[in-house]
Amino acid sequence: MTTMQSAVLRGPDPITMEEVTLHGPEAGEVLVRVVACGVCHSDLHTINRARSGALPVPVILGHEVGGVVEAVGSGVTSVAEGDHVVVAFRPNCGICYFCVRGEPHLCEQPDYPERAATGSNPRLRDAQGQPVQQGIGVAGYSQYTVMPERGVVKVRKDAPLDRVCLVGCGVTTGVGAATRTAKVEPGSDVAVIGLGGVGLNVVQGARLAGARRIIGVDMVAGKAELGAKFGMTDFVNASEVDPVARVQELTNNRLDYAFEAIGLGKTVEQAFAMVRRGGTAVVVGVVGQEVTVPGLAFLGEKRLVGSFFGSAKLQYDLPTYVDMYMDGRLNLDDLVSRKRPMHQINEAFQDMEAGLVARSVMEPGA
Ligand code: CND
Ligand code: ZN
Repeated sequence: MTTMQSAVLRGPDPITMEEVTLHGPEAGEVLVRVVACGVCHSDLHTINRARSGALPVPVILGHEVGGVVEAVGSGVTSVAEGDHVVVAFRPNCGICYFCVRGEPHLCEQPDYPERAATGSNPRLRDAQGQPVQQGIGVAGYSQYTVMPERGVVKVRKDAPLDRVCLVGCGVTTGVGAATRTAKVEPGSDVAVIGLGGVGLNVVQGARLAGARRIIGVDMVAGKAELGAKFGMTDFVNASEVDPVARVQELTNNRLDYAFEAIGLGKTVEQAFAMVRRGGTAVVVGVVGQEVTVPGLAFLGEKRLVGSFFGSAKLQYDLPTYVDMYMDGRLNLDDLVSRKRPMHQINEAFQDMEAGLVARSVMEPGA
């Protein structure tokens, strides 16, 4: 049992720091000391759902964790005390239908860590002994977290955890959407709608895949300079022009791939509209609403596909992305716009809503 300070959401009010106890690690589990945790828009979606009563509270969010193994439960073999790890918010079991098909990101294993909040011995309890939800399976806005062994991936010790924590979601989601889900081909033309922490990684995934033109679309003018650092070749400001018409004009209506990295029905429709006949629109954003597309477009063999967690093969991809960062082939430095101590979590979400940051990184030890 670990007693710690955590950022707890209880409803419509701002998140507050509270004393929380953490149970474990039990057999097959790993206790991780959180060194850094990135702030992803999926947390903001979850907060908005929890605030509207659609999700149970109290809950601790945060799912982009870099940390150090503090202790392991019996049977754990892939990591040991003192190892540096990136947490994967979606562990995979390795033996279900999807895992053995080679699609571990679609794993249907029942041991998803969120179950721990509802079990007879919840992993997290507040100072009154009441259960606290482990939001998005990690609860990283905290000093410690407990994950199943398959939800932690060992990374090299010389990699800075305040950067490589982002591999736990945004980097893997974005780069993998381009390279694994869409399999962008060399020489193709790509548009990315939404240049936040996820979209910027789609941009650099497209660059790694050898795309010719990489057009970024956002409503914040400052994203023009930022996107260029990740390989973006053109910028379209959607607050000034119609992004569909502008992207089609730039590509002579030959856009091969469009990625939606915001989470709005409207921008999914834009992504589908802007690709050429036979082109592919990839939905990376978490879209909580209906999407309407013209049915006749399917006769032009347009494709509309989803992408989850970059179609990642976690135990292979995460250390690979860390190596690529250390070799200067992935840009993580320009993703970290701001580091903050954990108690400033509400301010970090305000920065995200205002489009001021690529990523904020929270540090519980600061
Ligand atoms: P973040 O808020 O950092 O970025 C969103 C960007 O979109 C910002 O730069 C905004 O300015 C921009 N934007 C907003 N509205 C528009 C618009 N109408 N037109 C153009 N640009 C706009 O978000 P993030 O990068 O952290 O996350 C993006 C989405 O990805 C979000 O929905 C998140 O939940 C989702 C996601 C999906 C997955 C997955 O596995 N599929 C994993 N993690 C996050
Ligand atoms: Zn995320």
